Amino acid sequence: MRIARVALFEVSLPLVHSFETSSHRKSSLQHILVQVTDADGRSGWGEIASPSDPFYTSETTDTAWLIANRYLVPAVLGATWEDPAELESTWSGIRGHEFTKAGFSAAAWDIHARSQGLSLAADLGGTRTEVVAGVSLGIEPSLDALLTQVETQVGAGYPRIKLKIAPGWDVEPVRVVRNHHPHLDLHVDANGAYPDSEEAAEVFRQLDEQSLTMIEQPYAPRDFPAHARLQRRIQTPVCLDESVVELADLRTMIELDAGRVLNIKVSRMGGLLAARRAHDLARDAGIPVWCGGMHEFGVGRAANVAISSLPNFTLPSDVSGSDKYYERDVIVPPVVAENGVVQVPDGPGIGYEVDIDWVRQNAVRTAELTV
Ligand code: OSB
Ligand code: MG
Repeated sequence: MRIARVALFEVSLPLVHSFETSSHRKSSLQHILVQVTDADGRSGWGEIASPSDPFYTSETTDTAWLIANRYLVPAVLGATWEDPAELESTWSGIRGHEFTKAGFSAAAWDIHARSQGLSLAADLGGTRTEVVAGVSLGIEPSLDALLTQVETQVGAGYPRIKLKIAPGWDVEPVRVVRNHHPHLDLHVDANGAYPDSEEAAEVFRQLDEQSLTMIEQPYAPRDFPAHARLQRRIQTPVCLDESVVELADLRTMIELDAGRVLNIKVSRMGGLLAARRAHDLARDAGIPVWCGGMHEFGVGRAANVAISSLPNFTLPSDVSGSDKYYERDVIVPPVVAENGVVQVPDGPGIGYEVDIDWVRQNAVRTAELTV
């Protein structure tokens, strides 16, 4: 395999429903699509789903554009390789920039799977034919607005709801939703918004009484000891997201018992190979995993669906249907969740076709390089 052309498309799409986390609010997203093409004209697609601002992680769309053009494109253009791991090794010397690497990783895996006549899921070693999807709800302007969102998504058949929480928006909204839905698979995500204080510990003690499936990333990403102390005090599993960027972080989590569930994001971990390694290590340690999302467009979500087909993804993943995020997605057909279940495509590669006209129409910048 030899990559003869790389194209980058920064695409801007409006969200169907704007999304607020502990750090910011968004009504449209800009992600970079990566297209790699071999000498026979076969293409693979990946998505750099970095937020445009450095609040979830230090990367931004602009840093991704810079690192992609300056380092990743030259690394892959003209490279010859058989296994995606070989291509991934051409950029392994670059520290950080996981989202950027993840876009190129997914494109490499997609083109590899297509060249083998395999689905991406099969190429990764996935075993499930369908994956269960949950929905992640942002901070809403009022409790009523939140309840309406919960009703809509439960009504659409999603079996798991995650609520974003932040200081001042935590115990009360969770109680209200729990009272309306006593048996709902419910969890919360703080995106690291809480200080390691007694007041915060009291919030988590009260949330511990709400039969939550997990409490995701309560404290700052690097603070493994705070998560371990909390896990000793509460019954609810602590789930780590932002804390686990590389495999060594997962080893730290396991050794310190700093969490009992892992959110694997392909973007955060730097690609599909890293995500699969994290899956394997968590499985060996008895830690269930699920696939988190970054409001990916269809290209990135298709890769998330594929990785979610691996056996230790036993909890619902953030792979909701395209219609939950975008009026018109960049892939055809869109991702469809029926009663909260997404079929894992068995066609070649990611199993969806990229709507290149729609991509070009919504591109705010493009770069096309050939050898
Ligand atoms: O922490 O999971 C998160 C979106 C942006 C930044 C952080 C997170 C999220 C989500 C998105 O929860 C979930 C989805 O893609 O459906
Ligand atoms: Mg999270």
